[in-house]
Amino acid sequence: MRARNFGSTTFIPALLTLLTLSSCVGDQGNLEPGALGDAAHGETSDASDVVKDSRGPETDERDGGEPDTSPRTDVADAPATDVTHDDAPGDAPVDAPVDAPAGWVLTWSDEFGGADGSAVDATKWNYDVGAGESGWGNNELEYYTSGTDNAVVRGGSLVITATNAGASKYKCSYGPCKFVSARLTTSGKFAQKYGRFEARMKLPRGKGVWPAFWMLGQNFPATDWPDCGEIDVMENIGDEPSICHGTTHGPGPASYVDVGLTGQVTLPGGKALADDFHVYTAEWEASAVRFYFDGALYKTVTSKDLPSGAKWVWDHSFFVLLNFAVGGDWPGSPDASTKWPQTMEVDYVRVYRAE
Ligand SMILES: [Ca+2]
Repeated sequence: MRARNFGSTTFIPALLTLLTLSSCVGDQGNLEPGALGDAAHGETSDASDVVKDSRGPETDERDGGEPDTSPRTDVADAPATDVTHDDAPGDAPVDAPVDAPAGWVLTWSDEFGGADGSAVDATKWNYDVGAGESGWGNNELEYYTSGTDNAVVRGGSLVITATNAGASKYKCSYGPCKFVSARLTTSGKFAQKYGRFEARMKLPRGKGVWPAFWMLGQNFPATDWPDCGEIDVMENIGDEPSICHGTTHGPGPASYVDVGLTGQVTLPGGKALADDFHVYTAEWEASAVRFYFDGALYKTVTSKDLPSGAKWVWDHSFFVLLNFAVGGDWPGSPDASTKWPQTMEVDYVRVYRAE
């Protein structure tokens, strides 16, 4: 999500997003044909999981070109040994028993299996409320609410809804707010150093949307950004409906701080990330962070990738954030083509440690 301020004084210049966009052009790490789905739990970060050029026709061959749209609501009856049943692309949330991928031990999760209409588990999640200083550091347009107005458990998922309806009763820096949405964090309730952080999500669509699944050092905000460190497991903007970005941010030279170390993956076949659920994963260890999409590795960040003067700060506990931003420096403002409300659906968040 890049720098957030949580009410602190963090301010990130608009230049950040421009640099980030340009940096991604030559930083492709796209999916090997057939790697999706079958390669779930692809924790073996084999270089063969990555192809260098997504523009070739072979990238349209995922699952033979057909999305997995089979219903997922009956997986609770599946054999316990089937550990891949609930983390493939698909069109429905699941609440299957959690079978840890080989080599990993589950340490924290939320399956969002509560009653329809209920709030998130308060023992696990906090609400970040308000418009944030400078629109959460990015000139975002939304006001984040608490309670169930914009974040509710429904159908086995956390559903974060962003909409324009009712937003004007809140005050934003630019005047009456134009949008309401929600932002949840585990700060102070759960944080972990290293491991596998994973969420299965169905993203919103339309110009100006900016959903994110990300992490910040638990030392934030006492230690300000970027020194606290940031791992963006998934970011997407509406202008790029098929592209997931994975990024680390930390301290160093100005241009590096703005951009981070980032990779992207493009869903083949012109499909949008809003069409189906997909699994977004980061695996993190002492000197590396690996980003996966539907189990396929698309970007690895290591300490060797740091520019001169940069510091490796991914060496302490991080907490988890889920939010649905609207507008801001990177995605730009919604326009008349954006349909409201939009939803970011989170089937689950699961965190593991290495065995
Ligand atoms: Ca679920």
